[in-house]
Amino acid sequence: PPPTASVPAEPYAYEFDPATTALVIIDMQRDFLEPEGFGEMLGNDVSLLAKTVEPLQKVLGAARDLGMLVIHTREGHRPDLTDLPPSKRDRGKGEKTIGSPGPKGRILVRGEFGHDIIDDLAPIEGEAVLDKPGKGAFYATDLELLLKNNGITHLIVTGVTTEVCVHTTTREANDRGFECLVLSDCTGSYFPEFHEMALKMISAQGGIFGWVADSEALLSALP
Ligand code: C5J
Repeated sequence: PPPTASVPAEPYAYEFDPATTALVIIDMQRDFLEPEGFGEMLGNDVSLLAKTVEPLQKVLGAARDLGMLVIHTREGHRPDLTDLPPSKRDRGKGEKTIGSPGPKGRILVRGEFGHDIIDDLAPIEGEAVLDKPGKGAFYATDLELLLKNNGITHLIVTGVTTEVCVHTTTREANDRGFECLVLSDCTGSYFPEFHEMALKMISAQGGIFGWVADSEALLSALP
């Protein structure tokens, strides 16, 4: 039988085999997490996201030790912005928007410093980095192909922000038949109340989108 781990979780234990499970780290980019990035420009308190970094580093280390598939995503657009819907560009009527120059380069544009992943969680050789134009990691990307080709059936979902890109991706994954565990302390939001409710929405109704546990529960359950 495959080596399975059983994680105490909501709404009940999450069982998985590391060989068929991917760790998905969503949008841990400088633009969302660091002072002077896009997130802060929009008026958000980025320190609310910073607390996810330490637990996520531990989970990433464990996944690497187990040889699990690790996928990092980045939200952003081509330098010519041809993949940026005008609705996304203009929503919020901000002075600065996606593609505008900022202190970390052009906001959420691929190849720019602010668009890249924070140093503390930098991808290493062999880990997939998936650029996505939308909130969900399946939309207009090859994520599903990559997971299928690697025999992945289960996802451990982490990153930011809980109610936006983490939620959209988890919903998309659930509809495609993937069994998702969302880690409560490895996900974060600029709005603590949205974080709490977003997690409840995942595990409610018998796990309508998946499971929720903290990183400690996961790490203690690993083979
Ligand atoms: C947002 C994201 N919040 N990565 N992006 O705009 O959740």
